[in-house]
Amino acid sequence: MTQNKAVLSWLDEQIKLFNPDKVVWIDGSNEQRDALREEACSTGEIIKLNQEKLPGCYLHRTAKNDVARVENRTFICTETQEEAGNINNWCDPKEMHEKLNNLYKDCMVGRTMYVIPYSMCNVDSPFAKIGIELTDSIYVVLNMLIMTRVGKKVIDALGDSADFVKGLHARKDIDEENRYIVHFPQENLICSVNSGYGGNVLLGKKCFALRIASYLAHKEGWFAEHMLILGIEYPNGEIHYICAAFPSACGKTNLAMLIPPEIYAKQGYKVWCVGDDIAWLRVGPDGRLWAVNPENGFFGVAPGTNLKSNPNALHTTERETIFTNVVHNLENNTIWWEGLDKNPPTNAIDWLGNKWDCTDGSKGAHPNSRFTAMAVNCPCISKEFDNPAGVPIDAIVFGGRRAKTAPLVYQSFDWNHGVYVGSAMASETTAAAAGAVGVVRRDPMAMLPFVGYNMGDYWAHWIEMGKKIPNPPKIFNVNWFRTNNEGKFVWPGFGDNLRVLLWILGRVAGTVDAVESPIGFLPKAEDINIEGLENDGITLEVLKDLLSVDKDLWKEDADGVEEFYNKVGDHTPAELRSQLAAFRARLN
Ligand code: GTP
Ligand code: SPV
Ligand code: MN
Repeated sequence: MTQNKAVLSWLDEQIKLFNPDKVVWIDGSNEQRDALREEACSTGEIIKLNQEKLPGCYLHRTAKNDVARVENRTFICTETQEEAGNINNWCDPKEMHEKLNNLYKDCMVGRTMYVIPYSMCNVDSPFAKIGIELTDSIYVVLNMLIMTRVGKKVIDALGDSADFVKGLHARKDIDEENRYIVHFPQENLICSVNSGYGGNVLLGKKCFALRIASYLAHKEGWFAEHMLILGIEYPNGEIHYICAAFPSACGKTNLAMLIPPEIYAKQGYKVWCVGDDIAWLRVGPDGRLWAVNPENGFFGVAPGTNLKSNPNALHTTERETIFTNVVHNLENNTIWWEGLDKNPPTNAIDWLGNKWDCTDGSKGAHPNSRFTAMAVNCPCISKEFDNPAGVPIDAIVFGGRRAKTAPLVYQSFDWNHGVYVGSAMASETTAAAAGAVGVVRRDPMAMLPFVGYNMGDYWAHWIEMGKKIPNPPKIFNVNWFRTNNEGKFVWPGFGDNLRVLLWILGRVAGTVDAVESPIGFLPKAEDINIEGLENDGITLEVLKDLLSVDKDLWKEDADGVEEFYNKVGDHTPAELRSQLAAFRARLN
């Protein structure tokens, strides 16, 4: 497939280490994909679903100890610990290489090793970066064919260059005790072993497009962020683009594909999805920040996705989709998950592979069950999705799951204050990562588990970039997750979040006023349109409450921020320390 010496000599080395029976290059053709699907069906690795109802769709179940990212087994192995910082797990690269080499030794005996050349972004884009993943999992190959651009055209684009990210993945024994997700940013290398779950093994995604890419972005003067990208089309045809960073399972896919509420739809408002998880951003020739989605598909949370919450996502999954850890409906060989509809199948297999009794209170789908679907099959995919230049960004929105504290929306005073707001983000943990769910933790820029270097340097990079963007986007914060005394979400969310996004764009355009508060600019309640929300319990009073700022809660929050800054240590930029001090002064 290639004469590239750097690629071939690296491959030779890995083949000696892994000792596979067979080596297969993935060329990106449908013929090869179809043959691999057949093979994976024959071994039970995937199950072919009803091809009339769900053409090209398959079901996969992971091991039950392997259902989410494992942050405590994820490492950044830079030369010095200081480069990785106090937030990342670090290990001396030599020591880690030795450990991994022992685990990898002969791990593919009796197996086939697949070589996946892939590009993050359209290969023709100046943003594009190439990776090669070696894996012994057909499931990984089939997912990578959806999530990235794969095959011959990538190898051609690489040519003789040695500039590619090396990825090693071996399923081995799916042994939790010896599971490692390791990044060597200075060697352009990612190593994954003993997992078969998405974010741990689809190495183009979090490992490359966030951890390695954020390291490169810091060196090269751009951003790699855990952000969706969407376009809002006004009735006059103008489209404005927004990036939003929310932690895992906090609503990026849903916001990126939102359906405008009736009152907006009938006026001609439309929303277009450019990306649902990752954005790479660069300063354009016009002095604005431009964003691309480096991915080619969506690895979305299944539970809660339904015709009302996210019809676009649901329609995207109607063809050429891999479902992971959802319910298998044996009645018609289709799938189901909690929150799809009110009719759980009675003849079904749960995500563990057992006969499922939907009346016994157990969950049929894992809370972090996912669909892998092609971006081009999304009904609201933006016509700019594949544009090598990306789209210009008007606003950056941060947000998380906060039962109290954060109001529905507010605007930062300026860029540096916006960086403070991002650095101060906190959110309740979700099922997207192994560990407790619902615990509030600091999650700066939704990047806590994804910054591939020192968190303090990452913040400093944000501050520095502010000086290099002549026309920077405005920075906002949102919270769709405030709860009432019964623990119910107050704001209806989903499509109705457009009402908040339109306030944000109004601020950018300078057409709407705001009220200054200690935390930033708040909307006047009258300026967020709540027409049609009577049945959702949203009155002007309730909205005012959603926009309220409780100074005592924010004082506590400031303490939490300081504690986190101290944990990050002396790389925390002075600008952020002074932002925090100024915030405290405003609260008093
Ligand atoms: P990752 O793929 O893990 O990065 O997650 P994500 O940020 O794309 O989250 P996603 O859109 O998949 O949403 C995760 C969960 O949040 C789902 O269960 C949704 O139903 C729920 N959710 C999304 N948007 C809203 C909202 O506006 N309000 C409420 N209450 N829930 C929401
Ligand atoms: C996330 O956890 O933020 C995801 C899913 O988008 S994973 O690919 O597993 O990281
Ligand atoms: Mn994500």
